[in-house]
Parts: sequence; structure tokens; C-alpha cells
Amino acid sequence: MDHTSINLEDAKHWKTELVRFMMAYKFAVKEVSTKLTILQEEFQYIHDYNPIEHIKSRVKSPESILKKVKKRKIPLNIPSIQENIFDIAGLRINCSFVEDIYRVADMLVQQKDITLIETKDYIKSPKPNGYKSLHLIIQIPIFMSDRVEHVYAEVQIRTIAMDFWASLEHKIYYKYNKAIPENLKNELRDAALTASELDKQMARINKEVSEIKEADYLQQPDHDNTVIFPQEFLSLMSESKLKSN
Ligand code: 0O2
Repeated sequence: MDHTSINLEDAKHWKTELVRFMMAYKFAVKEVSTKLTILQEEFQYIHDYNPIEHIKSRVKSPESILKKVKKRKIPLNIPSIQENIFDIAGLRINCSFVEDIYRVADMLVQQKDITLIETKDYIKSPKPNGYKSLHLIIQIPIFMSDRVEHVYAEVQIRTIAMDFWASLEHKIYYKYNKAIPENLKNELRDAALTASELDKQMARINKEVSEIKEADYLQQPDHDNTVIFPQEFLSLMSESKLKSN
């Protein structure tokens, strides 16, 4: 269609479709973020421990989507973009320890409305440059007013050390226009190994501290499983019970 022949109705229709297309990804990011916040809060309450340090999210800009379409030689239309580009909705989760990465990934993908499409485990098989991270491509239903969109999202889960490395490498990669000098590549590979060592050492320290905490807790003479509620709370509970009867 040449743009001189497009009528106002068609233009309005396409604008609406494009805006709704982008909105679906915004909603997907919101839905997954909410799921993660729920897991974070509930896990903290049950286990007195939070496996998630930070969550960052973004929706890819239309310019970046177009760049990817051109690079991957994908047809330029909405259904083709929806089916071929999986990282328009993106979330990055930073965990303290490697075992938390897999714990968070499991808690997320076992949810009934989430379909796991693909897992790329760059922790078990790091990239040759040293990049480590767990990538999940998931699909989530978004309930719009007249349809359900099944939207893809990319979730990258890594430790703080892996994230520190990846952020610097990303900056260097673009600074040198994707051709990093050999000496810097070697330094980055070394730094990736150091980051892995740090992750292992921190996990060992954490395990030791947890064992000490557990032993101290069990040795307390007054240790029992009784939950003590303040008297005011109990009075409130019995008052509301009386009212409801
Ligand atoms: P940006 O600028 O971060 O958005 P695909 O996404 O399917 O086209 P690929 O390479 O098969 O490409 O997917 P993969 O390996 O899962 O990587 C997707 C994303 O992971 C990248 O997005 C980066 O965010 C991150 N990533 C992958 N490899 C590296 C790496 O070596 N270094 C760093 N710092 N990040 C990496 P984009 O769209 O490539 O880039």
C-alpha cells in the first residue's frame, strides 16, 4: 500500500492496533513483575529470606524492535513480530546466590498461566566471552477487552556479580562498536572467572552462617513452636468473631 492511498479510517485503525500491540507487552511486564513481587514477599515471610535482590524491567523501544526485524530479516507486520521476537517484554532479576536463580526460575515457571517456551542456561554453559545468566522465554496470557493475547517475555536471572560483569561488558561491547580489542577480551574472561569465584565463596560463607544460625536456634532452652500473639490482637479477633455470629 502506498501511503498516499491510506484513508483516515485505516490510519486510525493501524494506530490503535500498534498502540494495543505495545500495550500488551507493557501489561506482560506488569503481570510478571507482580508475580515476582508476590513470590518475594511470601518467600520472605515463610522462610525469613529473600531470594531476589532487584528486579529491573523494560519494554523494547519501537526503534530497537525495527532494528531486530531488519537484522533477523523478519517480515515487517504485527503477527510476524509477535511470533519471532521474544524479548519485547524483558525482565532482569538479580539474586544473591546461584542456587536462588534456579529456585526463582522454578517458582515462576511452575505457575499455571505461564508457559515455558525456552531455557538458555549460560550458567551451566557460559558464553565463550564469559557471559553467565539464566534466560527464560515464557509466554503469558494478557486479557484485553475483546481478546486474549499470548505474549512472550524474556526473563534474565543472574547473580549480582554476573550482572556487574554483564553491564560492564555490554558498555565495552558498544563502546568498541562490537569489536572488543583482544587484551580487553582476555581481561573480561579473567574478570568473569573472578566473579564466579566470588559467587562460590559467598555461597560457602552464607551456608556456614545459616548452619550456625540454625544450631543456635535449636539450642535455645525455650525453643518451642508456640506462636505468641499480642493480647490486643487476640481480643480483636474474638470481637470480630462475636459480631459475625
Ligand atoms: P540488549 O542490548 O541487551 O537488548 P535474540 O535475543 O534471540 O536475538 P540471542 O543472542 O539468541 O538473540 O539471545 P540470547 O543469547 O538469549 O541473548 C539475549 C540477551 O541476553 C541480549 O539481548 C543481552 O541482553 C543478553 N546477552 C546475551 N549475550 C550477552 C553477552 O555476551 N554479554 C552481555 N553483556 N549480554 C548478553 P540483546 O538484544 O542482544 O542486547
